[in-house]
Amino acid sequence: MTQSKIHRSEDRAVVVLSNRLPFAIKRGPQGLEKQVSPGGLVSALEPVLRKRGGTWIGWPGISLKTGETLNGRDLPYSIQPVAVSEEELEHYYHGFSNRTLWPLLHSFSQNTQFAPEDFKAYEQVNRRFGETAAKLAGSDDMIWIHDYHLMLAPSTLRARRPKATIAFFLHTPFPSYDIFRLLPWDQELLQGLLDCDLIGFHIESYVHNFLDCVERRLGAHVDRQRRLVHYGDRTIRVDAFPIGIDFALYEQAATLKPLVVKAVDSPQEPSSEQMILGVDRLDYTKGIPERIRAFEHFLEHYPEQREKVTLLQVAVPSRSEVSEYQELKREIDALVGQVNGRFATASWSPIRYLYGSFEREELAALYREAQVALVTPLRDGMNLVAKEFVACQVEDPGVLILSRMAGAADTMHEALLVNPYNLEETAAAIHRALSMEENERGSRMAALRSRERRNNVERWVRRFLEASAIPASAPEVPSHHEFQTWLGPFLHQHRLALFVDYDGTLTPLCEHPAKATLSEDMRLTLRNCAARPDTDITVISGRALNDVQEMVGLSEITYSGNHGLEINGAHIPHFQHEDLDHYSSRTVELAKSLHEIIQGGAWLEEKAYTLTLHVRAMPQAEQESLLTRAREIIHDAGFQARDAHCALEARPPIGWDKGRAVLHILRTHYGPSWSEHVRVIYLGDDQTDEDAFRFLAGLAMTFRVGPANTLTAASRRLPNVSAVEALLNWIASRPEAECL
Ligand code: GDG
Repeated sequence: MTQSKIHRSEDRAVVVLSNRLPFAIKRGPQGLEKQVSPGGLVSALEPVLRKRGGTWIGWPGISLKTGETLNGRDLPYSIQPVAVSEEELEHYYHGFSNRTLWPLLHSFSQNTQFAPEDFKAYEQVNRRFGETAAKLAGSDDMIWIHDYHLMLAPSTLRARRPKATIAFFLHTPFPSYDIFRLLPWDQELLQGLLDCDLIGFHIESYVHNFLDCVERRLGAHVDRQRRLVHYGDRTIRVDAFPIGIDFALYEQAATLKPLVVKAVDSPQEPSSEQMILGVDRLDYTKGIPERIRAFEHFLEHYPEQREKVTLLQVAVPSRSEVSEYQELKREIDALVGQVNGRFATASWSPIRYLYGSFEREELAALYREAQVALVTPLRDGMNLVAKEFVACQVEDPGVLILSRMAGAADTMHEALLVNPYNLEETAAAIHRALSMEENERGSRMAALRSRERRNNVERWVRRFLEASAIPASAPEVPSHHEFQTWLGPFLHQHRLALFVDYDGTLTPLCEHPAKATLSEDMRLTLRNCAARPDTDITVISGRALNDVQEMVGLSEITYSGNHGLEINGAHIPHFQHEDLDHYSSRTVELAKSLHEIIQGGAWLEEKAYTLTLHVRAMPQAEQESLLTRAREIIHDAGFQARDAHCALEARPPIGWDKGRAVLHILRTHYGPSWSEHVRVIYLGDDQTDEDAFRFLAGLAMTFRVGPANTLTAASRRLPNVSAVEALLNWIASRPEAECL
């Protein structure tokens, strides 16, 4: 990293977006009161905002009444509340965030609910967050979005602020492709995230899962080595940033006046009992029932330990509106009763279960006093409790038992790692921890402590901000080797039918279609492809047939104009859709009506059977009202209106499009069983090419060229015309099919 880049990252103000503001709001006698939230994230990010200035955007946690405002004057940065109505809260927060995404991201597919109305509210609230940030962020600010509640906010932001630096950090795991694709809106969320410049996860395996998903579901071009995703004309950096804690703060809290925590209710006498500690939000991902069962197993198989050890389980109330959480609470209550009922004696209860929360100092004292921390989530993005326990081992080091399923296990390998579903293994680890000699405990804890001290939350923030300051790379043209990997096996020993759109695919988009001439290099490349005995080419365009024919000027290929309504080819009879004549006079009438409303730089391209209203040269603010009016006129005339690049197409409603034209060409040229004789590749950049992509899904390799601001049905994306030329060059030079 160069000095200037670091410098830039340190200067920039930060705009943070998270579901919640950094404090909880209560309505008190003096009006609205703020209580700073004790979370690690807040204590890490707040100093950054204090130092550089910035804004924190989030839901305040309550519905503000009309006229009620949040007073942020005491804060050195701005706060911006985002209103979320009661109904939205039910669907966006309790619904899509907590009943859909939370379980899915933790690979609990059986707990995942899919409800379209929840997704709708999620889209709506995310749009609001994105719009709020777009309004508030300065042009040099770094916009940092946190967590799964806001995976679509980057899309709104990118649309409003194309040049902004947008970064995202996910605090949960990112599951494998097999799990993530269960989500009916998986592509939408992946697309939302790819509107960022930087996407951060806790650990490597989540990065790999995400890269798999964007490659397989969105056809993005993934460079695993450099952690880059090339998506349309943008490049996104994806990396692991394992979060840390404010180590010094916890260490300091643990050295304060000892608050001796008794494992039993006999305050007079110091206890010789050992304490095992569990601290979690009451959440099914945290594995509390499994932990209690493992402890029961331990008491059963190590009877000599009875009355010598207590499990103190702190469960912080969480999401109690969601039924799974209410059910989990009942399950834990019953399990604790069952184990205590089975093993308790007159002077000893094996489990103390505290449903509530502690102050940080109290928590630190609990961590310090415990001989063992039992941190056994079934799945966890990172798990900060494990790290906080380690920071609090200021004397007589305890032992950390840690689930392999927590992100923290990736680095905290000196802990005793267990599979939380394996009761025997966990019980044996408890036994080993309780009887571990001081030497071993000390060595393991010293290594854990020095790593967590070094990789604290400040370092995490710094690393992330530095990564966000690396300038985005220019779009990369895939290499010959990459084309070979994508297409080599697909084409091996097969004839190829290649379909290519013209504007935006073979030539860059121009202000006026007449200026979009084919470069000599591209013409030569096309000619080289066409010269191969195993390759047939069709150029398929929205232009009139004679127009596209003239622009390309090669006699050895087939042309299709007016979005496939006319076809003229070297190998197939001339085609013109039978209903076209019926529409030609009506097209003239429609053109007249459109001319009446045309203004300010817009113009109409008349192509005998279809029309294109071009608005590229018009001021952007005026485009939408003209397009809306034009859409109405086109519909009233009984034509179809289709959006295109800075343009609107009017087409006769005869159920014909580029997809059907491709089918016509394939069947006419190769016969009804064409798919047995030929492989198909289709390249296009426009909404009108989506008809062909959808039609060819599963039957061909399809490529969408250009910006990736909408989803595509194509199998892959290419950034620009240069990448198309590179692909055509690969096609021209591939080994020839021998069996033809
Ligand atoms: C998400 C991810 C990831 C608990 N009880 C009390 C209390 N806590 C504090 C702990 C700790 C925090 O809550 C819990 O953090 P975790 O990391 O364990 O879990 P999540 O809440 O699920 O957090 C997780 C994290 O985001 C950060 O990226 O590690 O994987 O799921 O800080 O100390 N704090 C106080 N009293 C309590 O009673 N004051």
